[in-house]
Amino acid sequence: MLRYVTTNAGKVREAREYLDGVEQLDYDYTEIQASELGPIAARGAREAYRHAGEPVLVDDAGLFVEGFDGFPGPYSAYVEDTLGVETVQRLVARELDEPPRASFRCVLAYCDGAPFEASPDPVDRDDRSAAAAAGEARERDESVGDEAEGREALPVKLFHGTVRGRIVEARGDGGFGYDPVFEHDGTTFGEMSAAEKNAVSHRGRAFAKFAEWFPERGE
Ligand code: ITT
Repeated sequence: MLRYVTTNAGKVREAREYLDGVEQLDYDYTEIQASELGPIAARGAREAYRHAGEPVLVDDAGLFVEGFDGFPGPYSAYVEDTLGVETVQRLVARELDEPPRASFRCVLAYCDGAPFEASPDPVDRDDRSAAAAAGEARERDESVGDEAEGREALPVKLFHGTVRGRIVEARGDGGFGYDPVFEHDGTTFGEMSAAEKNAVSHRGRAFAKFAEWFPERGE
């Protein structure tokens, strides 16, 4: 059975529209340090698959503020926990032209231990070479990577979704995380229902691709 690996109940609410009855696996996989979400999600999917022994889907997401060179990006959870969403909004508003542009990005990483046929979606076969290609040092991961343990890296299939918008003063109490300060087409994600957000969001776009592909995997 497919397990959706996250500690975030807000993500689970949104995923249910695409994965009817999917089981959440509340597993806190190691989030490596990288400037892109893909290697983080791929590494997490390998670890979660080894932990669960069943097909897993890891969801790594973040808010990328254009005028801040993509900050907080992969560090969005840390920044939310330390500064808080409204401080981020005030900081952005003070430092950048109003209203500052930003995007939400989501990467879904699927791993079931088996290889994939060639397809347009990216497949991460070796997270260390992917990171090297992105020009990153990955020393921190070497002690826990597949290769370090003498195993072949498990293939991981990636599904990406992005939505552009602007950072605004908080409105609405729906959603989670940065939703109240992210405005898309005049409405913040905090003012949207889960279905309205899914129709335009980074996660909804990544899930739409995954939900189209996944049934073929079982055939
Ligand atoms: P898991 O890693 O266990 O899935 P998490 O909340 O830490 O839970 P991420 O690392 O992907 O998940 O999240 C990065 C941050 O971005 C975190 O602060 C989230 O609240 C925020 N975030 C992710 N998706 C979001 C969304 O759709 N709307 C608002 N904030 C979001």
